[in-house]
Amino acid sequence: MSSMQPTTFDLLADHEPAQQPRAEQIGEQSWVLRGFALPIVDQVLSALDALLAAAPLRHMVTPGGFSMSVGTSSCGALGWITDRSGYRYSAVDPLSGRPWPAMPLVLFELAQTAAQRAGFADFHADSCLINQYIPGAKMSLHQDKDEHAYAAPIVSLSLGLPAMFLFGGFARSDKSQRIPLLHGDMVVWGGVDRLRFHGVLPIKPGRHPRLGERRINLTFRVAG
Ligand code: MD3
Ligand code: FE
Repeated sequence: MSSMQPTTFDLLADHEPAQQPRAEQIGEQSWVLRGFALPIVDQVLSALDALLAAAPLRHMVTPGGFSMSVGTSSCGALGWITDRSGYRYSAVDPLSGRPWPAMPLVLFELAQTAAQRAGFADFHADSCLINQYIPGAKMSLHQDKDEHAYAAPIVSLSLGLPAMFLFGGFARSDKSQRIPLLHGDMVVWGGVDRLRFHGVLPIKPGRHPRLGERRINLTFRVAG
């Protein structure tokens, strides 16, 4: 069996806390895992290429009629969509009329392992939202309220250009913490922190050696 490919778990298990800076706690039930995905980033990026070939990024329209600066796609049983009639999850990609591509095992296991590291056992994501930011793109402060399962955390993976993440409170006007998110960083938000306002400042111009002039953020959710 020596020729067997290492699994996601094998690769992440080699990345023990001794080599890895401790999880940084940013909220009562939220943690940043710096560089957590780096040991398997090649597999993640090839999975991502295949996903975006099957379900291309597109600029969705908000219920208010504005085109988002962020390009989005999804994989998994459910994908997050928005149009003039509202925000929701859909089993069908409105662009193709077909189901979203399946969630690659490497992504499912990566999200599960990150959630576990943050103390959330048995995280089974059924949705992964893919957000692409080119320099200048941003995400205004908002709450994620379209998932019904608030008990499950949300897990994110940042790739490419750095971003300044804004982590606010429970009212839009509460002061936000600013948290830099870099290539390979993962964040797990759970429990009470799930309903905190959050956003992303406009991405600064730059070029990432692997991803070029863009940032990609994957968010894993239990949406169904
Ligand atoms: C914190 N995405 O897709 S990371 C989103 O970087 C979103 O693309 C940002 O906000 C991005 O909704 C932020 C993920 C994130 C997702 C949900 C959260 C952070 C969260 C819910 C509660 C608190
Ligand atoms: Fe959000």
